[in-house]
Amino acid sequence: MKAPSLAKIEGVYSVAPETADSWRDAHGKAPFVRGPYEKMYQQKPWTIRQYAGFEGALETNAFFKRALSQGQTGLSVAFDLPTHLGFDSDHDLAAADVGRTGVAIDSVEDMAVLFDGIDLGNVSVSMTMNGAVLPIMACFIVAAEEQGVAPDKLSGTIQNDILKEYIARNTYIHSPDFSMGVVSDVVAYCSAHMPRFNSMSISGYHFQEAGASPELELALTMANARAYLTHFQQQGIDLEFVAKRLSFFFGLGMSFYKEVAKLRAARFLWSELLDEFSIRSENAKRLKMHCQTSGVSLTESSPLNNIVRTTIEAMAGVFGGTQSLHTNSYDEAISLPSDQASKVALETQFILQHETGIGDVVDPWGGSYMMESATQSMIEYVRTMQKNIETEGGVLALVASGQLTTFIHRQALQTAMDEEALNKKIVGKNCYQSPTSSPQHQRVIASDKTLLQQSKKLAQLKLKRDDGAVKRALQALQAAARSKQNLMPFTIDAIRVRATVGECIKALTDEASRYLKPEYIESAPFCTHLDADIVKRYQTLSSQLDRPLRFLIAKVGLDGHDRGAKVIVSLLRDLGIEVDYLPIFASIDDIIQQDAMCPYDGIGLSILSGAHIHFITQITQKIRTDCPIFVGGVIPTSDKNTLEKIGVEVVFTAKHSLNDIAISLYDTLVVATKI
Ligand code: 3CP
Repeated sequence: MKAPSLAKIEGVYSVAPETADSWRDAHGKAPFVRGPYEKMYQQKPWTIRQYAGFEGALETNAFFKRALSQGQTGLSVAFDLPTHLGFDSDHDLAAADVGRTGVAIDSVEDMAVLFDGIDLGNVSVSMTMNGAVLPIMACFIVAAEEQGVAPDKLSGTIQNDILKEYIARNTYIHSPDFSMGVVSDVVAYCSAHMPRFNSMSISGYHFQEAGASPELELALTMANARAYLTHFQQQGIDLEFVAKRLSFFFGLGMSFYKEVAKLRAARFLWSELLDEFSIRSENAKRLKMHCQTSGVSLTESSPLNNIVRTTIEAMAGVFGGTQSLHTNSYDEAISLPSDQASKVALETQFILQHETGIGDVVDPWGGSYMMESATQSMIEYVRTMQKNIETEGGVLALVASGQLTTFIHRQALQTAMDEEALNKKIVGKNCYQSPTSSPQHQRVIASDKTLLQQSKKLAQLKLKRDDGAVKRALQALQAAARSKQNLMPFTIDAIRVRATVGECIKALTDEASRYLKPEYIESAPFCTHLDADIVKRYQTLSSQLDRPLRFLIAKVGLDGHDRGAKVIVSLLRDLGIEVDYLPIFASIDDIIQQDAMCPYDGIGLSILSGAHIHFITQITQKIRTDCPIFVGGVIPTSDKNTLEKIGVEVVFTAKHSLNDIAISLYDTLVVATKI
């Protein structure tokens, strides 16, 4: 399948804007190009909703309370990877990742601590949860109930968008088929019992982070939205009612005009889509969105420059009319946000809201020929992509075959090549470089301590609870899955009697097993962008060995951010190296076994979760001593030396160009192969 191109002549969008007259339309009226509400921020400023979570519920609760007291207006929970994948903290596969990239939630007891002292009837809470959505929603509902807040009083959003997990984010558990049933169970339950709660946040953000352009991000998001509506209709769900509580989530990258146009076009397309489904409710047609500034646009070098990037991206969100916004912290290319960087990110939004007057004008770009034309270009791109997707069998077929993932991967490869060839300039990364100045304060996650605490709490929970009641509730949940009933009430029953998140997911995976999606990695002509000399040296080395070089690339642990790892696989293949790529969620033992079958010339591990020291310590203890180990990912400078002492040959981070990587690998391989 081919992507259409965004019609453009020398930087000026050339599509005659049908929407050009829309600037004369009243704001807050279908098709909502100019914004979902008449007075927009004049009536209510956007919600400042910073995504956060780390270590245990107690630590994250303290962070939330601080943020609210500083003026943040909504909460957004980041869960750790074991919780996303439905493993309790004391599960073998969870050990490295507990509390690292989010908060560890094993049971309703943790959820109660997370919101202790926070009135759930008053503060709206967004939860980024997809794979383990059933037990996490159940924990939230039961924790609120025990706080005295009934489900119908709860406001907030559950992400509950599984399609984008298969396409880009990788925290899915079951097969797409089973998971679509779970999505509709949550949607149906929320619409019946939680009228103030948004039952989905249909997400494009992760597509852009994985490599998609803003227009591809929008096209895939709208294609998924259509697939969900079709699915709900087939399930007999009343679309008129549920569509009001389907919200959206977009990324904000550095293509300023395109980002504003994307948000305007999104509202038009959603309104048009609901017309197609004969939905009459104006409120449902009003697309409401959360936006987050881009993580991949942040550079490791000169990190304070990231404040400028984030501000510009945030402004695109505000000009585009977002309802809720997260601004990234300047140190995120290096580590999880420090307190200092989180504070700057939060206060960036205060400055925008209180000092600039940026929200005083509704849709300030409306009527600009360029912006109306860019909006129209986006709309047409999405319509063409939708036709292409349908011709190829529809979203569900393309998700199952991995083709949509490949589509994004191709754009990621192109971006990597454009940056290498300086067609795309990134200040401090491929031009205007200066010596890296690390941020002064980096957040250190006490993962081992959190693991111990969580394990202790789980043991105590299991001592206190009524095991018989737990067993019966889990059996009922499993039976409901077998007979295809709505699983939400059964999960709530199980959580109420203190079944854990992991136990609920285990009951379901015994019925619908864990799933691993197919992976394809495209080739790309990287060598044309590298120094000719280095390409030649690889060829010579291979001829001297009289065999191709062999490499293993793997992601270890539960971290599914695979954009960088896949780019490296394509790069090495183009250099003539035979590369094996292990499916995500590999263990160190998987890697050792793979190497034992036919030893590699080098092994590269990609780790973005912060668990690098844990995994590298394990692999260097178990692997043969003459195997060079390379690491890539989000690695704080202070950990680089530690990794090299443990035995890593080279640590690669976002600041390395592909040419740097090719040269460093070559130098090590020459020594390792004893040529
Ligand atoms: C708002 N309201 C208004 C106006 N503005 N009424 C009149 N005029 C206005 N100008 C009303 C709304 O209709 C609504 O009322 C109420 O005020 C609240 O406003 P809202 O716009 O619904 O705002 P909010 O509650 O903040 O909800 C925003 C959306 C929600 C709808 C976008 O889905 C949301 O908060 N999403 C956040 C998702 C999120 O945080 N995701 C994090 C992803 P009613 O209640 O009566 O309707 S983080 C992922 C990071 C990457 C990763 O995955 O790893």
